[in-house]
Amino acid sequence: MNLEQARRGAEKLRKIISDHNYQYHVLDDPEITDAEYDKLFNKLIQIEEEFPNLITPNSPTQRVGAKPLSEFKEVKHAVSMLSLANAFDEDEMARFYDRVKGKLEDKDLVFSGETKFDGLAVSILYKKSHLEIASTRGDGYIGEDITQNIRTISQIPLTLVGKNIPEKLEVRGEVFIKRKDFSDLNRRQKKDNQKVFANPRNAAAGSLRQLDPKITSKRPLSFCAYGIGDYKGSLKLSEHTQVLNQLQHWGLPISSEFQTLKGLEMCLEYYKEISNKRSELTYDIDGVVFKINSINQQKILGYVSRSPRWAIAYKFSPPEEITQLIDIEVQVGRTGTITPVARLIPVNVAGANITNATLHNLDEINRKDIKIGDWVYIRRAGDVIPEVVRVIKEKRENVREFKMPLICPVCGSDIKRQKGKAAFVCMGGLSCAAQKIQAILHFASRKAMNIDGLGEKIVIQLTENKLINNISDLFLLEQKQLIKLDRMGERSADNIIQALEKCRSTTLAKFIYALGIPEVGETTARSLENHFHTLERIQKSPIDELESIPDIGPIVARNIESFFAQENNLKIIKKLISHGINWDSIQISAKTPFNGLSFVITGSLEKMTRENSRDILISLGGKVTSSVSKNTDYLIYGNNPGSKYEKANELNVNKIDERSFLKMIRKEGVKY
Ligand code: 9MJ
Repeated sequence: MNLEQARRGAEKLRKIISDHNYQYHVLDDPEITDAEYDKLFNKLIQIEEEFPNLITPNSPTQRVGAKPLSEFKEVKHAVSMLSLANAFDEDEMARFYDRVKGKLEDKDLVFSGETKFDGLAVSILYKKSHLEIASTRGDGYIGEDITQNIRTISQIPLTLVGKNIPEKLEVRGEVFIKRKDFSDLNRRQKKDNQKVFANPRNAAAGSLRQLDPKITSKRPLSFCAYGIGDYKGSLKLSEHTQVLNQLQHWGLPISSEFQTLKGLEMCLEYYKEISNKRSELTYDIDGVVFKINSINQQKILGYVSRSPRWAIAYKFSPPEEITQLIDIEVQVGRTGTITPVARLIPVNVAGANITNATLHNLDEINRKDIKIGDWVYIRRAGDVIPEVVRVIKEKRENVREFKMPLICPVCGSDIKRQKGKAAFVCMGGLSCAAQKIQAILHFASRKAMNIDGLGEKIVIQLTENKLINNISDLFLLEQKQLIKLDRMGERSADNIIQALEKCRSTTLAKFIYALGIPEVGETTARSLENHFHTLERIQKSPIDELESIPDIGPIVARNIESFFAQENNLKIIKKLISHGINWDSIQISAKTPFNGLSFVITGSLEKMTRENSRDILISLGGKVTSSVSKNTDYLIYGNNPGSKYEKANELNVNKIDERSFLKMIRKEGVKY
């Protein structure tokens, strides 16, 4: 065989193999036997061995990368990977339905119904039909680059097939492990003296987090596509069910259970049908997902906080098991909140061995009438902390009452109940070792500064040995101090020092979240960044400006104000910045052309959500109102603008389309 013959032969074989993959994985209808498939595959390997120059990165023989990675790189999602809001019963479903109906003024809403895979959400970017980057969901905005691992999943095409594929296409879907594959995997793990996984979800997560793709390639991972993220090029699809069918035509596996459903009744029927079928499915699901089918209506509904308003996950009731509650102890949280925790006789719930469950607070213990020694039902839903559902009163014998301690078991300070609140709080503040440790752990956590390797055991030792007293001291640590800690090798110590080095470059939102201001979560931190852009402006903000930000109420505004009023907090922030913590700041000049102007936004925007555009306008000094009046300076309009557009015409209000609006804000330094 000469080079030209080999090139043609390899190309032909790749096309044949790709077609058989599609028949097998997507259509579930193989046309050849496994042995025949292996024969074709081996023929291709043979050609590529003889002519290594002919190997292409997307050849089916190249699924497993050559080298293990040293770490996962970060990937910023061009379109956020949001989570779904949940419903747990028919009332919650009906409320969701009414909410959507109220916003759309449509009689019979049409939804797509899908099974909800219990796996891990991933985003796969195809450029010019070739798989380029795959990433985890991460915090929804930034994920980890797991391209090498995703390439090993034979169900996922390395090259898309078919027509009209956009130049850039981000496929969203779930990686999971089928039940039978899971039990086979665990049998193999046991035989090889390797870790046995608690459930298919954990096994899938562990497999995707491998730095060595050779290990991932031996794990039986499956994939199901359920949507599209970012894209460039034309995509003439007006319904979600069309999106699913199109993805299938391009070679991606989709759920065989999806249906188009009209009205609430049909959705509830679908839920029942899938519940009855659940045990027959080959994979675990934890509910069903309903999505408004019209893409236009999805755009009108937009997003709230971290989830789309146009979709909901109707979850199945999580499994419950019975065990005995043998004691109740209290834990001190980051802000001093005392949480009673039930110690249990170990019990297996949905694959995990449970020894503790949260009891939330004293009111909850009284409401559920829980006593020490009771037999109780324990529930565990997904990654949520296990909880006590109810007591079995008939089995009650020799029980005793739980009493909230008056003194903190860690620091000996008084425990007091906050006015009008359920929570009891240790008054020790950061002089309480437990609060200090939790504050440091929160600062180091993945969604905050992401200091890999700095776990609870290490932080306890660091504080007990007085090597650190607060978060800023972390940046003074040296390798030789870390090495002296229990069970700390040279390599782990190096890794922590490296992680501390790496975390210094962060974002303003992550830094604010990491500070641990009471009730300031990730979303609020992001709203603060979007509104103020600089730490200085947040610190100096008057309380009424804080309260004007969506999602921030009077209590959170007061928490923010009083956090920045404390000298000690300002000192720690100064020290952190002097240790090199930094973020990109958006430079907005104090005077922008938007200052003092009044805007109304209408219609569905394509590139941004209404919430985003509203935040940006406010941050540039503008005001946003909901109706057009003679005081409106500009109407920003998207597709299908409706009556506000007509009113703006009547009143001679200036109108700006989305493209011009984007141009204007970019001129002011907004990155969008
Ligand atoms: C799962 N887990 O099966 C979505 N999902 O859509 C389905 N998740 C989703 N859809 C938007 N079927 C965000 C998440």
